[in-house]
Amino acid sequence: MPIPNQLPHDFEWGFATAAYQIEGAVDKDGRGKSIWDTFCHLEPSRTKGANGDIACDHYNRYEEDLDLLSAYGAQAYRFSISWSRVIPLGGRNDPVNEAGIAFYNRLIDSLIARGVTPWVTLYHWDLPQALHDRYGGWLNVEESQQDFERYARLCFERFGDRVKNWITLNEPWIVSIFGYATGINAPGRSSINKDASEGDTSTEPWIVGKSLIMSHARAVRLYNREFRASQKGVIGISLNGDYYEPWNAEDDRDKAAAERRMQFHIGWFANPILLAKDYPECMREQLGERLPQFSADEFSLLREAEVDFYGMNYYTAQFARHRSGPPSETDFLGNVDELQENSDGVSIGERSGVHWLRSCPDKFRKHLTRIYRLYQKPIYVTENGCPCPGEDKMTRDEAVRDTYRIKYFETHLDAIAQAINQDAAVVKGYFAWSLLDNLEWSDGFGVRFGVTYTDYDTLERTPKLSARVLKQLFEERMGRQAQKLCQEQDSRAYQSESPKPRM
Ligand code: PNW
Repeated sequence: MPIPNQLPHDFEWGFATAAYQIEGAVDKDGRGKSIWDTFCHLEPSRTKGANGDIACDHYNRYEEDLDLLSAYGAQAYRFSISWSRVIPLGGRNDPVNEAGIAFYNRLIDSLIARGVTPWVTLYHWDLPQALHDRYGGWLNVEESQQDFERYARLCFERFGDRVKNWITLNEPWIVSIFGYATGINAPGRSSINKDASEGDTSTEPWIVGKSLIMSHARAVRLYNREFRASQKGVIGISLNGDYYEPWNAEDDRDKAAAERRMQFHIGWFANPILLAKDYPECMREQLGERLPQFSADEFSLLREAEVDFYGMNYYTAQFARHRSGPPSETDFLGNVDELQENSDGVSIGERSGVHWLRSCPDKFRKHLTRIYRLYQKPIYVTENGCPCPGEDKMTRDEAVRDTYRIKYFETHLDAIAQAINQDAAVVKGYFAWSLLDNLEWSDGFGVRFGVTYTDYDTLERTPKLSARVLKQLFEERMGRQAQKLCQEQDSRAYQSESPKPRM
């Protein structure tokens, strides 16, 4: 009898981070500036006074952080490469910074020596500032994709002998919308945000979205053509997106609103990238000429850029309510209101330590099932996690007893098991966000997502209870029994696996 919350014996799990949120050392060893360096130093501050100049000082303390990974029993580690650390000016004819390459080589080698599988994100929001200055960065569809392809080539060439798991982009929706529609993330462009002096919310996010889609596709096509056969790795993309329920479950207009909202969130990128199809119809209908077209050549590039997996970043769910009037020119949600309570006043889930996130594991199961049904690719959950209520105000000793986070992890793992065992979704791995408390972008250092407490004065790290419990949860759910069974069936494959470090 399969245990209902059982996960597959070969399920892969670990923790995730991103370069600008943890590395610090922004001036060290020849690194160039990214748009986040610039954004975090604007006056008045748009990041609560915080910046990544030091962050967790991971650049200097990475060995200590990998010791944590080993202690936590992680099999895999997802991190991102800072583009401007390896190509300070970013462009295809700009010089490579060997000191930056050497840092990632040390990191990768140290992971492998510990038996931890590296998962590398090429782009986690930190565009080289020089490209933004040179031609508008992501606003320039033709230039940006060529520079991204060269950056991807450099990474495949230098790291691909040891890195077998690639993620091109992290959350292109957030890059486009937060960076160019609301302006709350770098480069902070917007025509609806009083802090922004430049930008056009009605057009720029849609142009940026196309740049990201084409850049992703060029990196994947390159991998498929020139590296896949020899390096034998896999490549995909991480898309964010909440699950939406209708605000009034009886109202067909709200049902349509929930579906439309998910198309604006995920279909925007998933249609071209996973289906090699045009943007969702509801987006064409609403955005008209403002949504760029794909040429026949671009469609053939998209078809050639087939990915191996769908990287899912999932945190929460919301209710969608239809709007009766026509959408405004600056709308990017699909003409819906987003709410955390439905028409009966029922909350979508339990509050966390950040306003936008309520814990909704039942919606996670629906989300996994829906995404698998629509896009038919194995899913890796590349981010999932939360801050505990009140955690921003806690002392270290209070913060390490993170029972809310433990429950969040436990219930979300249950949801994955249900999606696999009961809904036949294919989910192959899980990365908790995050290994460490770190720079939470425009929210600064107050919002803590880590399974490790970071003291930002001393930079001392202290494991929270959730780090230990997560390991136990995976041990139970990937069960010794299941492992034994598999061993009997396929002893050769098991013997070739290196032993995992244990806490
Ligand atoms: C993700 N939202 O961003 C990012 O990939 C991480 O770098 C980040 O630290 C993590 O989630 C936690 O926030 C998001 O408002 C930021 O819905 C905001 C939202 C979603 C994802």
